Amino acid sequence: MSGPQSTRVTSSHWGAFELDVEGDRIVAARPFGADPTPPEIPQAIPAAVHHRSRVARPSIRKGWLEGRKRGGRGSEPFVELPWDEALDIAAQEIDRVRRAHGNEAIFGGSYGWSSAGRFHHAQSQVHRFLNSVGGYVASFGSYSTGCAQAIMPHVFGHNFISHLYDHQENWQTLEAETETLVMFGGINPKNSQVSMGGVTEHGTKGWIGKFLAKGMYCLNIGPQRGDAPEGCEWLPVKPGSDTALMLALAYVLETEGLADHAFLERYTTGYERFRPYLLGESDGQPKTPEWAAPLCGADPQTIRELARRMALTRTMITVAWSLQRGEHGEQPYWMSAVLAAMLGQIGLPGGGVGYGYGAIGGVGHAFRRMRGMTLPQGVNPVDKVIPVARIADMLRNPGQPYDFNGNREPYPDIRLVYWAGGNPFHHHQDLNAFHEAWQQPETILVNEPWWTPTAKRADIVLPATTPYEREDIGRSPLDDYLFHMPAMIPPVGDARDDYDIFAGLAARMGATEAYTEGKSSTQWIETLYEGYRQFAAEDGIEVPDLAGLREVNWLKLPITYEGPNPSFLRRFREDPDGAPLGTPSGRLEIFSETIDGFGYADCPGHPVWLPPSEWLGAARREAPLHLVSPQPGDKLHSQLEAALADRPGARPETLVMNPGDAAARGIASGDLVRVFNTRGAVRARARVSDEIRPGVVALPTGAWFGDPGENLDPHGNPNVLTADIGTSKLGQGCSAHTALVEVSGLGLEA
Ligand SMILES: Nc1nc2c(c(=O)[nH]1)N[C@H]1C(S)=C(S)[C@@H](COP(=O)(O)OP(=O)(O)OC[C@H]3O[C@@H](n4cnc5c(=O)[nH]c(N)nc54)[C@H](O)[C@@H]3O)O[C@H]1N2
Ligand SMILES: Nc1nc2c(c(=O)[nH]1)N[C@H]1C(S)=C(S)[C@@H](COP(=O)(O)OP(=O)(O)OC[C@H]3O[C@@H](n4cnc5c(=O)[nH]c(N)nc54)[C@H](O)[C@@H]3O)O[C@H]1N2
Ligand SMILES: [Mo]
Repeated sequence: MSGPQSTRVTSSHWGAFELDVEGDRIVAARPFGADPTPPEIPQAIPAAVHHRSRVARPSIRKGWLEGRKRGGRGSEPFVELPWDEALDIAAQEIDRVRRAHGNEAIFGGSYGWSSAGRFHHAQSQVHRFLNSVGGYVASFGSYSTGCAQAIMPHVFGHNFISHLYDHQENWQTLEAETETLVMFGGINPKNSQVSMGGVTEHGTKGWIGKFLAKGMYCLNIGPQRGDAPEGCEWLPVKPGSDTALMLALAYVLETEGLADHAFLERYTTGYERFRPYLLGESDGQPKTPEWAAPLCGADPQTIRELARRMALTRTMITVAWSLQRGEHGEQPYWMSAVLAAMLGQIGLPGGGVGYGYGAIGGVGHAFRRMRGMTLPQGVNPVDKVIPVARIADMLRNPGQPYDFNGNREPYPDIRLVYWAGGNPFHHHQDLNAFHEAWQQPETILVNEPWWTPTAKRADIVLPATTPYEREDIGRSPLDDYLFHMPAMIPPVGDARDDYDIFAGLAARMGATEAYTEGKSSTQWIETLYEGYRQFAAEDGIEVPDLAGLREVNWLKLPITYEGPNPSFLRRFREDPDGAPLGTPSGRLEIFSETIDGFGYADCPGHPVWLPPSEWLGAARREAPLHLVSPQPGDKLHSQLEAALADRPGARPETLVMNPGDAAARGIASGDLVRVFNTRGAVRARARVSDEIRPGVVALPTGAWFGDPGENLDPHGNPNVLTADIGTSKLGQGCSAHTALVEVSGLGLEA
């Protein structure tokens, strides 16, 4: 039956698109006209929104409902209940735990991207709710850049997130000024399809095209050619070896008289502590190109020529976030800053070092910042925060001490976990071990639109709406558009908005006023939007009132600026005494007394080469291949997976391997393979390609982890294979890119 037809634009983390609606169904998604290179990701939305794997009704695990049994998460059936009953049970349980064990027994870190939209942001909602009922154990940093968020403020004295988005050279300046672009881990238009809150005009590919057209030398250093657009040069190096290569580049600069000592003298501190290590005076090993060559796989002459080129031209070094998502990820980040300091171009237009161009869309955009629309989360009375990627350690080791960035604290004793807007059984490492740790808490609550592997492993699952089932506002600080996101269809099944779910719980726990402040969703949206509108007016930008925005659906904001951006590094370069860095010395710290004082063997006082525990230099016969697990091109993490996995031949996921490695194992393109190590095994479909370095295999993230008891994960989630170790005691970030595996053929079985 087809009802009245309508078409509206909405926004998402992967940008804007049009949706066609017939009656209460979304029937088609189409690109947004103003986007020069629209992503294909939205195509999966109609099928995903109406998918059989939507959570239809509130559901409680049978063993938990009947006897509060802990074992059985993920393998037991669920019992569907009416909303009132489910909310009564959930509220009583949260109340019981906070009374019996205190709010520090509740983990509400709830990491995950949820969906775009300024009000219905599940993570903000769960934090606000838990704050209104006494607080929760929170988490620090992100899986994206957790390690960098810890180390980089020691080096540049600046919050890393603000550094990334507000103080890096914009694409226009790079095009005008940069002559050499050295990209560790590449700059991949596939990844910049996505941005927190969305980027509307996807321009990364176009910018790199302009760079190449003007003759800029663009070099992708990393295991995969496809990490940078066609036309870029490729230096295939071993994963986890970048610091050795950077040290050798630094060695050439120092020993060939190419290092900018005037810059080092005026703007940095600690070079004299680092230099003896570089030259081998302190450890007997000069960091020569010959030393680095077998470690990283680049030949010494190539390293020498690259160092000279970098010294003699305006050079921008860029570093993908993936480099710090591996054991000792602090080192390539710190060392890239030291290398840039030795080149002396930090603070000059188009020179220096930048982090995560292409990692997400929006990095490098020349847009003025506007104050935003953020749901206030309230105050958290519990002041316990764990590094985000240490969740399994926390669940396994209550009361045990752990190190983090100079602090040593015991892990809290978690009895209840509340997750909304994330999929830890997609994003966390070593999923089989995580599944075991996840059995520890007494109760796990999850709000989710779909039966994800995390929802399946919860005790209480409350069905949440998707953005197409509720009204919201779309606005990202890294974009120059503003969207009204209309409710296009009624909630699917019995789904409710996260806000209404938490309002229902808050009411039962006597926290209605604290959580809702007496407002409905619509009133909150009006309040947040009016606040934004006022800020905009103060900044001289007129935007319509909410009724007007509803009418126009979207508009482009006049916030583009011309020329280089006013970064703290530019001010520092102009006036190092008047605008010092926020470090203890006021300068860029090549040696950090603070870090040295922590006494960490895995992150000493200046950057060093520390081989990871798993990499090609430590390959074993049982696990000879290095697994990298990049972001998927066809979706955001595990979102929309329900629909994508239905496409013929789409699962198991594709594993890219080099022709030599494939031939040695009798594997051809299209073959089903088993990828395995001591942590687990997954099925995958091989794609043989010479665009990946020998010895390296790549399996993207995002396939839904299978059910417990499946020895061979059927869909191909790489986190079955990755190591769950912190990057170091300093950053304790996610080490997803540190993993060795073996691959064997499963033949041509379908
Ligand atoms: N091996 C490996 N692992 C990695 C990485 C890697 O490079 N390699 N990268 C890591 C990184 S950087 C990240 S950011 C993480 C990403 O990991 P996550 O952010 O956990 O991944 P998502 O799939 O985006 O999870 C969001 C979840 O929120 C749900 N959701 C969407 N909208 C709503 C809503 O309105 N309400 C509610 N309640 N739920 C909603 C979605 O259905 C989905 O299940 O993965 C990390 N894991
Ligand atoms: N389409 C799409 N885009 C996304 C996302 C998504 O899910 N889908 N997720 C977004 C998120 S949350 C994030 S955090 C960013 C992540 O952005 P990044 O961290 O920059 O991206 P990745 O895809 O994890 O890794 C990029 C490449 O790094 C290379 N690499 C891995 N290890 C090493 C190493 O040790 N050295 C070198 N030189 N290279 C290495 C791999 O070949 C890999 O393809 O992507 C964002 N963009
Ligand atoms: Mo991320």
